[in-house]
Amino acid sequence: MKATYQVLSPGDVRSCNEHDEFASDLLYGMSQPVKRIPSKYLYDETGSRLFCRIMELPEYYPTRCETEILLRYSPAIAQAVSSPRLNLVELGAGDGSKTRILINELRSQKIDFRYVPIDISESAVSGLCSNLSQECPEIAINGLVSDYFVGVDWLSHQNAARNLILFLGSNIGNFEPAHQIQFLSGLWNALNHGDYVLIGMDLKKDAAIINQAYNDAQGVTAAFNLNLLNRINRELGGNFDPDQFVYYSAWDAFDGAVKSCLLSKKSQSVYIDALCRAFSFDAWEPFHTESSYKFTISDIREKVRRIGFEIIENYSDARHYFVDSLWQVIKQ
Ligand code: AVI
Repeated sequence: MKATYQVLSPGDVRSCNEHDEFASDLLYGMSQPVKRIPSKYLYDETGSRLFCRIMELPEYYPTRCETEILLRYSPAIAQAVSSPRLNLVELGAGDGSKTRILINELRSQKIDFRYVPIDISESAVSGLCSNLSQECPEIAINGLVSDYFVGVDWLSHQNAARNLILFLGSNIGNFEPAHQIQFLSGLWNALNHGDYVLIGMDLKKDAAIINQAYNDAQGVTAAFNLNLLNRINRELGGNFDPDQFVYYSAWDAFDGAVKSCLLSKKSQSVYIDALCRAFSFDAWEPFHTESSYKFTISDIREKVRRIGFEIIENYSDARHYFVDSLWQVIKQ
């Protein structure tokens, strides 16, 4: 008998893996004492569009604070990291608007650099590279589609250029504390002695200001969270009725984080095709969607000391709402 076989293209394999990961993360989260889902799943196409709207909201201060910091301190940052050759490495390709401020400063200080956005999403990296290369055709851009640490590790073995890693927007705050340490240790390990990290962190402040930022009057943040249910329905064959859930978010001063969730308005059961399972929700049971940790300068010092970075400078906005902290990797 003639053997038959099938060849799968890497594209098929990748999309199959992504789908499996979403399903197993959901199963794991739904099986926890408090039902939860990793916040990275908030960012499908609609979620990413809604997040862009959040960044423009009057209540959501972090983006404006970080822009203020970069506009004011880019000259000082560029001077602090100046070296004959620099890789400006951005983890998590956003729209690059804040990074452009730093890029313009590096150019005006005539620093020889290349811009390296790293993201697991090919479309995010290629979109950013093509926009930026149209706007600034003279800068060298090398997008990397990869896991952050694999990309950074590969890069730090390529040549003698110094690396400046950007992890802006307080994205670190969406990791649980143990994962924050794991992430920063992984980064330290992948970098060379003398490399730099510029990390954005939202600072602890008046609870009312924080609560408003996550409970905007137009309801964009609510829509951003509820969209998760549509994504589960579409990609995993769920039958969530988003009208039967309500967004709830509050600052938890004991844990130092905003905890966001969807509350089930009634006792109900939801079926997920991809998991071949139903899950029941009690009335007013929370489905945790995101934690947004906030920091103090001493929290930051403590983390940095434990891992092996040295703080070069903490750059803050006029109201001290947010900090871009510049660290250097120290290896003996
Ligand atoms: C991306 N991240 C830092 C945002 C935050 O503030 O936690 C995501 C967000 N969630 C609701 N509003 C903004």
